[in-house]
Amino acid sequence: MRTLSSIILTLALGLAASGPGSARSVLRADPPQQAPSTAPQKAAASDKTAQADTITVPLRFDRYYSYEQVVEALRALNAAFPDLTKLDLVGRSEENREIWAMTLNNPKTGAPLSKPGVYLDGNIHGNEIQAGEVCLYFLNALLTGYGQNEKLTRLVDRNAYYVIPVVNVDGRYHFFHDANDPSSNRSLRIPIDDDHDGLLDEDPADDLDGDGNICMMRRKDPFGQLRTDPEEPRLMVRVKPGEKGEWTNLGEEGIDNDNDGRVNEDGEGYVDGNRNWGYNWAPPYVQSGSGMYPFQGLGIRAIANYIMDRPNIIAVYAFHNSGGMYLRGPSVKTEEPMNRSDVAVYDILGQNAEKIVPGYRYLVAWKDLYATYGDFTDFTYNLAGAYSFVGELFQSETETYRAPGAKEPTPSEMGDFGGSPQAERERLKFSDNVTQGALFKPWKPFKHPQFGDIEIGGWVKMSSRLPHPFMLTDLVHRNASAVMFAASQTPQITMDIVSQEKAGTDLYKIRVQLANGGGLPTRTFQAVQKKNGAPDILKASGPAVKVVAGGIVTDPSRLEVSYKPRRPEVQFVHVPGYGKTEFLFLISGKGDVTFSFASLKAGAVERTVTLR
Ligand SMILES: [Ca+2]
Ligand SMILES: [Ca+2]
Ligand SMILES: [Ca+2]
Ligand SMILES: [Ca+2]
Ligand SMILES: [Zn+2]
Repeated sequence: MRTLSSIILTLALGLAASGPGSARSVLRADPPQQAPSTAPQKAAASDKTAQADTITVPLRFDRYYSYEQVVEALRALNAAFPDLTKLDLVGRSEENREIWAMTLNNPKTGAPLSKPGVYLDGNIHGNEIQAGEVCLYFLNALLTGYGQNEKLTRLVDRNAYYVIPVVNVDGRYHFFHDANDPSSNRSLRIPIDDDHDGLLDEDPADDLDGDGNICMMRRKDPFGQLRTDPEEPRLMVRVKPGEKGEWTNLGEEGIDNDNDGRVNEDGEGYVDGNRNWGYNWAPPYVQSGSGMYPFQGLGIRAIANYIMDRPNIIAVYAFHNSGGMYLRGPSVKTEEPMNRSDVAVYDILGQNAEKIVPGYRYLVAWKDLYATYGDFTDFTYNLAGAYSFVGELFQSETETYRAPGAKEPTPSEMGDFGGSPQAERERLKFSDNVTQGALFKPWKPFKHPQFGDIEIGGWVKMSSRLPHPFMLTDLVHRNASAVMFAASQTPQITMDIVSQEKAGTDLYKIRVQLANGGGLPTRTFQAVQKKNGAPDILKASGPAVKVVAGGIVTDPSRLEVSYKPRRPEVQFVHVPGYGKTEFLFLISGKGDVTFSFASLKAGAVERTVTLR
């Protein structure tokens, strides 16, 4: 919250001019945003765009949906496909906004918990909005394709899908409604005193020119470290030794709200929703943004419960933006490397994602990127037993304006922000000629209360980490397809009675085989190794039978069996991807015997044979 004096100062300076984008300072001074009610029209009441167009199915993906519009879009899908979808209120955020999940399941092929579960979410970082569109696109594609496209129909029929398009609902709300830069509003709305002055969030960036963007400030300065780029007057380049300076970069747009001599030193949060999970969590003095304790975020805690209540979830995709990557754990360097058999499974999914989304790389989080504690996908892999990926959407280097045959900038020249001068010039020409100038604000003079005559300009909020809407359809389609590939690999167990022979008076030898038609095992290899979660079982039973012996067939050609010494009627099972597992039972008695396979993540299958 801002202090009263800083609000008055802001108003007195005339900085909170009217206009849609001037709201940052003023909005922050308001009492906490009233929670949207369950009525969608009421939730959308504060959003003019939502009122202007009604959301219809099939959803459009040449646009971005505000938080309110995401809720509307989910309701529209639910209304259009009431038999295949269900909306669940997962929980509420710090500002009391609703976090919605959609379950997509065909009840004709079974209840959700009887099938493998595929979970996807997005926008745990409030600014990373296209992650929400990937989730909506995934739902829209499966639902509108059901009964139309054979593959989509099969995907709907074989799994249950749990989709939370927006995790950080407050962040998405504020990203649309307040002035922002492309990276702000990541945080959960938990105030943190970043500069340790006893005041919380008292000096955020300020939208001085009221255009809805937090851009950059610069001041003429002959001793500055920057000068105008000789090739592109809107950009600046570093001065070389001996060269005369021209500009000083004053940082992000804003004033010193609390008069402590520093500008914009304590903005909203910072608590990072993706550092607040309970697995391998570390306190803020180890890693900033982790929150005071694990699961401090109300939405984070609610989603943890939501996931643990659905033990059928075997694949998890969490979407972020910037970089073009599919990341698997571990997120921190662990003493033990990841289980090798699980790595092989991850490799199948990751390497296919690389082919489905050109330019994206399949990487290991801590090793290839950086270490994070309290990471979501570490939680879902290690505690929920699900193969888990972070999908980092969008590569700003796809914003090209390049002559045929011209040299491409090298990866090191193409930073997300402040790449090489050449890459920046190219992105600016892309903005000029492919988006009609939408991505960059030309520098304009401004009278700053502390800095005097300055200029404000630079990349706008809806740039740098977000594709222009004309490129959004390609992004959401390809990345949703990467999830669909994983969804087509969930375990699919079939049971065969390989043979039944009489082995004596009222004694029968029965071989039962379980085959997995999917690329994912029935549980992660790590869950089996660590005994995390209930094991898959195969049970033999019947009203007039006794299981005398039973065990797993270790060598089918020589019929070698590893007999289970106690309770032979219940066998522990793990069927690898595209693998087979065989069991042998010695059963005495007469009549019917039923073999039932039950797995948390791979459903249940049953076969009955009559002893003869
Ligand atoms: Ca402070
Ligand atoms: Ca803060
Ligand atoms: Ca300050
Ligand atoms: Ca400020
Ligand atoms: Zn992120």
